[in-house]
Amino acid sequence: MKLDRVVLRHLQMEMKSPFATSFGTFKTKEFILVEAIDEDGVSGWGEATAFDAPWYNEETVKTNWHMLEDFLIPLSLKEKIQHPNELNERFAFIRKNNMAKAAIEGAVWDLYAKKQQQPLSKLIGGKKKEIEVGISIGIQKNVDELLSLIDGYVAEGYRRMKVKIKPGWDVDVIAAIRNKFPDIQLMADANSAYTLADIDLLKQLDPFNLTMIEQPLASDDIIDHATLQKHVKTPICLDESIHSVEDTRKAIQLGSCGIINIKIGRVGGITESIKIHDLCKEHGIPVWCGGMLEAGVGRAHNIAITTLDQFILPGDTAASSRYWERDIIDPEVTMKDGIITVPDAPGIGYKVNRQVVDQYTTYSKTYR
Ligand code: OSB
Ligand code: MG
Repeated sequence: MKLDRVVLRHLQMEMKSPFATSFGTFKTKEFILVEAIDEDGVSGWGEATAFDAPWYNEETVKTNWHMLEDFLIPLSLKEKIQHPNELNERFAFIRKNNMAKAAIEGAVWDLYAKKQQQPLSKLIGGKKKEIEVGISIGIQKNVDELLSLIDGYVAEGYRRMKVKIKPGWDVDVIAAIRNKFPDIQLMADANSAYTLADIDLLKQLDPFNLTMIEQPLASDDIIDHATLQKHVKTPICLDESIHSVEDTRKAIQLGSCGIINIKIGRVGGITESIKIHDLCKEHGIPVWCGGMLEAGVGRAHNIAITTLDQFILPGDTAASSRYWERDIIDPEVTMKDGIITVPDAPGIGYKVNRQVVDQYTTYSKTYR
């Protein structure tokens, strides 16, 4: 492949309902869509997962744009790309900025799969034709509202409920959910809202048979999580703390977690995600695919990666309609009985609807 040009588009999409975490509330999703076009005129699509503010990690929409414009796009245009894996090496001298790297790498993976006339899932070695999915539910005004939301999502068929927790919205909330739904697969995500001083509180979650507790401690920690895991029975899952296969190796060695959440953006792309997947498989660590409230392009990449066999637990990849009035792809992502059917068209398998993309685009720029 030789890229002819790369188009960056800045999109703004209103969420159907606000999504609240321990670090903030999302109402409008702002993000960059990357289109990589090769000499033959074939397009590949990638979606950057950074938010408008650096509260999940250090990246933002603006830092993504800067990294893409000033470093990653020039590096991608410069020389032929035989295989998308090469970008992982080509970008390696640039520290972090994983979401920016993943966005263009993802576009090149889609482009490559289209040129190979293969679905991206199959090309990366995924065998599943269907994936099991759960849903992530933000912090609500009160417990009754949360319970009625869960009721609805259970009825829709979602296989696992994940609820956000934070100090003051934790043990009692989980107890109320368990009381009303004794058998659902349930987990909690703290987004780093606790410290080791909260060991006794986190221990109180043990009786509720949670599949896991996600990222209870600091976003850059793997040491305290290892200490915590010795004190709590509930498996700890790391999200924010894992940026690479090296982090994964260290976390496994320390015993910092029993489960890992893989987000393609957070770890710098599909190539790195596969490395993490393979290492976890070797060590018997289950993985699942996290979400960043993605629009259709990012969602399609998540579906493809989830077809790898160590993605044992249902992920956060819910249907388009859970987030958007109108997603940017055709068909939109749909879920039935907790299952998303993996598309078998080449590349990401969904068609980007340019008309809809244009409606959400606030500005764009082409690089040659
Ligand atoms: O920690 O997984 C997270 C949303 C925004 C930022 C961080 C997280 C989340 C979610 C939602 O849990 C996942 C999704 O539905 O895309
Ligand atoms: Mg999380």
